[in-house]
Amino acid sequence: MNKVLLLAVLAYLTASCTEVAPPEPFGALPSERQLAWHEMEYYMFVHFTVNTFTDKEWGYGDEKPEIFNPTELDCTQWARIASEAGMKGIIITAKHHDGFCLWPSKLTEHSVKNSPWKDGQGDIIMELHRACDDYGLKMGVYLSPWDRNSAVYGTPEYLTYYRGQLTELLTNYGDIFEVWFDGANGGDGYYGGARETRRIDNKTYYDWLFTHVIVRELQPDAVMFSDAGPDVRWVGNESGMGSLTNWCLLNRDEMYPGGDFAAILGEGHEDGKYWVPAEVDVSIRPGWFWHESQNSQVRSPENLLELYYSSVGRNSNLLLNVPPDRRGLLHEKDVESLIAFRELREKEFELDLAKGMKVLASDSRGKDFRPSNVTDGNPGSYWAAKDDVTRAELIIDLGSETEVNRIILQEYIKLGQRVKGFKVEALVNGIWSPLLEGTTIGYKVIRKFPVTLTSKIKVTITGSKACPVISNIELYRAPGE
Ligand code: FUL
Repeated sequence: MNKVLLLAVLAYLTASCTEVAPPEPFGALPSERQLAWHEMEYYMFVHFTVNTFTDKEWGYGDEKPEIFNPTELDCTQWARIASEAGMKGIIITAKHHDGFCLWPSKLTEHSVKNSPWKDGQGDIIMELHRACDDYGLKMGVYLSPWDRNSAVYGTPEYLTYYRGQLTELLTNYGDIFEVWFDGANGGDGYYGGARETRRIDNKTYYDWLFTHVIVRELQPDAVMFSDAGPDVRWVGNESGMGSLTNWCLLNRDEMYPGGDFAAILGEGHEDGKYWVPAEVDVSIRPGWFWHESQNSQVRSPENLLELYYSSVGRNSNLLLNVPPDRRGLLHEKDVESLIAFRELREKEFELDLAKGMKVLASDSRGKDFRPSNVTDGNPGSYWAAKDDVTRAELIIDLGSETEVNRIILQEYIKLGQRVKGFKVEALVNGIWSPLLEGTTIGYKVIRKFPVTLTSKIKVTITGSKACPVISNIELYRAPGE
């Protein structure tokens, strides 16, 4: 071998053996519990209490426990349907604003223990936890901070009561994946017979930081939801709309549940100090609780699919409320829609046309971060550009002319949310034609575009806070059009 060739071979071997460092993490990062939460994507909300029997949305707090009498309550039906619908968990209203507890709390008489259901021996939280375990679902609890039944609501004593209830729920029933702190408060209520209006200061009364410590101690893997996190934030509306620009970041220090932050919560803060991603909570019916009169207003499977695009498709999780009826069962209409929605969703994303396809990048960091990592189906691998690069192109070669109309993009969020802008183009008749533009990506973005016959798709990251780090790109031809 001549000397020049030898040197060239040595140089090549040295370069290919040199480990290239991964990008440094950028900005606020998700915790392990938040990463696990992101992967859940879609789960069920269950609103159930005395309201189901009084036909109300907000109970006043003076409802008699005797009215709570579901005739065929079956938590395994809820869990079975959630699982068949493709959901990953169930969050239940253990106590709504009316104060009635679905478990036999030792701290109040206002609960299932004084209801005729199972002669007062029942415990819905326990039954649901068992059912969730049986179906491989995670379980979460909603515990309304506002309590229109409690005589001590509005005094410091109530906080001891509230935290005591939380402690029961987080100690006696196994793992809880999410604790839901509602910000709503209407003021008036029964309050142990006082029947008056009690105003509290949302910012100071609940002393949230103290309550957070209890949750962290008892359920270290649980995320806490509220208008202000700390782990997951409300999206700012109840109509199912995630924001197109959606930062998982939030400057939450000055925020609190029940504050006037709806305008901020959709987009989050681009410069946010904390990782606090958005959850879209929305009901399958007009109300949160079951009402006979709304049996004809259950969302259609097509409507649910649109909700999926406007929530999971916009870097948010979807918490879909499906309220049990007076039997204690999910109603046939709701079940039918949920299952048909699952089928629609599966058809929509049946075959990933990008999977395993070649990818060419305008820039690449090195062998562990190669462009084809975005089509390898492995969420743990990613393509990354060099440190100083904030604009880059990825071209996916589909191998032959193929019809496409949907794209999924994911950042490798363990290293932070970076992308500020992107666009997607298709090679049509030798010319790059625009399909769509976007701003943030985050955990996941799913976008539609008109059916396009093409052999190559180009994704351009048009702006990024630091070098882009993309873990996944998928392409589909959804039915229709
Ligand atoms: C709101 C409550 O007032 C509704 O009743 C419902 O529970 C919804 C999820 O949150 O703030």
